[in-house]
Formats: sequence, C-alpha cells, structure tokens
Amino acid sequence: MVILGAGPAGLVLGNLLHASGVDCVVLERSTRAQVQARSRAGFLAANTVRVLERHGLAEGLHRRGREHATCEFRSEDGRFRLDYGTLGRGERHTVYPQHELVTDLLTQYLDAGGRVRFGTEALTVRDADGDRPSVAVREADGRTGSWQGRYVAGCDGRHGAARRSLPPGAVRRHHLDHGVSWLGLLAEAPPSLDAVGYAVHRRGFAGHMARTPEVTRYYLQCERGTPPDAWSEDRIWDELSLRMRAEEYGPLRRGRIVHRAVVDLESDVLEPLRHGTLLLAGDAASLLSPSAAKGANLAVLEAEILARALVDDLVHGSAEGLARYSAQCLAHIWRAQEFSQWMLRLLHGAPGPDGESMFQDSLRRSRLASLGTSRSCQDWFAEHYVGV
Ligand code: RFL
Repeated sequence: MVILGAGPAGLVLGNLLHASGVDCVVLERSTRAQVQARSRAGFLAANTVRVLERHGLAEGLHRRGREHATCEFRSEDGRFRLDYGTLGRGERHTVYPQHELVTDLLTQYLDAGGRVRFGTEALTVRDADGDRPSVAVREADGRTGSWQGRYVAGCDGRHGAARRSLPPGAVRRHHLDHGVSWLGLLAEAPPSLDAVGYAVHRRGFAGHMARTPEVTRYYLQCERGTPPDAWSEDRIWDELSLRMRAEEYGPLRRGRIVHRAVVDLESDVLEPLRHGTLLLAGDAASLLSPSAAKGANLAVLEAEILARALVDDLVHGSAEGLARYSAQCLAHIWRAQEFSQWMLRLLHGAPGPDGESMFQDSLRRSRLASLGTSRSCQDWFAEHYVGV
C-alpha cells in the first residue's frame, strides 16, 4: 500500500493500516522538519478527537490541547457571544496546533515501525485502472524510481500528484472561487480575548483564534492579489484593531508577526473520490475554505473511513467498504462545504455600494441578528460548527 503525503490524512491512514498489519509506505516530498513545522489548523472537532482516541492517537492533544467552546461576533450592530459548548449537542473544540498533531502522528507511526520516505516527491500515479498501480518518484538527490502497491492513497493535498494523475473525465471537479482573500497571520502574542473572534467590518473581515498561550492566529480580509509582505506590522495591528473595534471592546495584545500567507478562499469537491486503485482523502479529495475550520477534521475522518475499508479488503477480503468509500465521505464533505459557505456569507460584507451589494449586506446583517437572538438558530450553528 502506497500513501502519498504525510499530512493529517496520510499519517492517520498510515497509523491505522500499520496497526492492522497492512504493509505500507508513506512518500513525503518535504523533510521531516518541514512537515513538523507547517502551522495551519488549530481547532479539532469533538468527533476528530473521538477518532484519534479510538486508535490511541490522542495522548498529546489531551496533554497539551485546550478545550474551547466560546465564540464572539462583532459588527456594526454590536457584539454577542455564543457559548456553543452549551448549545446544540453540547460539544467543544480542542485547540491543538496542526503541526503538533502531525508531530504526534508521525512519532507514533515511526515508533511502531512504520515507514516514511521523506524528501521523496511523487511525480505521477500509473496504472490506477489496473490492480498493481505504481508511483513514479524523484528523491531529494534527483534520482528517480518507483513504488508499487495494491492501492495508492492520494493524501498529498490539492496540488499533489494524485489529483494530477487522474485521467481527463475520470472524476468531476466541482469548484467555487469565493472571490475573497485572507491574509493569515501568526502572531507571537497571547490571545486578546477568551473566545474565537469574528469581526465583520465595512473594511473587511477580521478574525482572532487562540493557538497557544503565547501564539495567536489572526486573519484579515485583503484584496485579491495582495502580496503577503505588502502590509507592515504596524499597519496589520492598526487594521486588526480597527476591524475588531478595539476602541469599544478592548485593545489587542500586540506581538511580532512570525508567519504570514495569503489564502484565496476557494472550495472544490472531486467526485467520485476514487479512480480504480487510486483513492483520495483529505485536501486531495476536497478543498474547503478556512471559514469554518473543517479541512483537517474531514481529513482525519476520511482517513479512518478509508483505513477501515482497506483493512476489510486487504485483510478480510471484502471489497464492500471500498465500494462505499466515496459516497460515504462525500456525504460528510458536502455538509461541511454547506456550513463553510454559510459561515463565509455570514462573515463578509458585500464588495460595492450598488443595489445588489446593499441587498446582500442586509441579508448578512439579518443572518447575524438571527444567530444572536434565535435559540434554534444557535443550536443549529453549534451542531455544525463543532461537528463534521
Ligand atoms: P496536507 O496537510 O496538505 O498534507 C499533504 C502532504 O502531502 C505532501 N505532498 C507530497 N508528498 C509527496 N509527493 C507529492 N507530489 C506531494 N505533494 C504534496 C505535502 O508536503 C504534505 O505534507 O493535506 P491533508 O493531510 O489532506 O490535511 C488537510 C489539512 O492540512 C487542511 O485541510 C487544513 O490545514 C485546513 N485548515 C484548517 N482545518 C481545520 O480543520 N481547522 C482549522 O482551524 C484550519 N485552519 C486550514 C486552517 C488551512 C489553512 N491554509 C494554509 C489554507 C488555516 C489555514 C491558514
């Protein structure tokens, strides 16, 4: 079994397959240090934690992660808080940075005798319509080679070799560009509020998410095409303070910006998530806009479903799980996409002053007002916000 990519999807899959005695190798383009330093997600859903617990992979997040269950919305109409841990199904997030989760998964996999080939870039997947697919690779020193397996799991993200290797027409790609971009920032500064903060402002969205007691993630909506280093640190903090209405609700705790990247908000779904013996999971299967923090959570869930199906096939000789794999995951993916889209429309004002924009903007304010005042709307929100 060949797994492409050592992100959350590939490493959960590798751990589960290895524990069931399936011989597998993970091919990873980057070095181990790069994989362990890639900071991205931070909010793990209750179900993600349950999946990891089920397979003995949750020790680190229980030790160092922190439970979180409050978010705050700020807009021209005031602010309100939702203690979502007391709404809906009463579930909470665990805040645990993705690079720490990846480090835990990698350590456990390697300690158990699992194989990872770092610095090995998958170039293309061949013969996926047969029963001995292979992966052409290039090693860090430029040498080329190939790996063969009974199946190939494409867990190598949206720009990986798995997607590239799909023959035209084999899989449909449903794609939506939301036309919105965020400057994603990591600040060496303690969180400024004890909640996830979502600020809707006529200058654009601003977000605040705790990562650790020393590090906070912020987002600033920016013009499409803005280079990540276009804004000075002072301008970033001034703009965050303005949009988060710091004058009214309290100042932000400033610190050095240690990482910045511009994310163009796009979503896509590949359908089906399988072409012959090539199976897709995580961002390779579907890209979610970061508006609802679902991507890493779906990656873990899909990896568990795929591992179960592969073990059924390779160990017990039943292909039923693999036949169902795509439809089963797509049901989760489309629900997550729908909620991410709802969040996106909640958080972004309309771009211009024309009539349609004002109409959209009034809908957005009305949506926020419902969320602030209607208990059933809040229950619905809580269930989808923490769930996958
Ligand atoms: P990953 O994590 O991208 O891992 C893929 C791995 O494959 C390797 N690779 C290759 N290896 C060999 N050959 C090739 N040709 C290869 N091409 C790529 C890469 O080096 C990498 O190691 O995919 P995976 O496992 O599917 O996991 C997906 C998640 O990483 C992603 O969905 C989340 O980070 C999305 N996301 C969030 N998700 C959440 O659930 N909660 C959050 O709070 C959250 N915040 C975020 C996010 C994504 C963000 N960005 C960067 C878009 C915040 C941000 C800013």
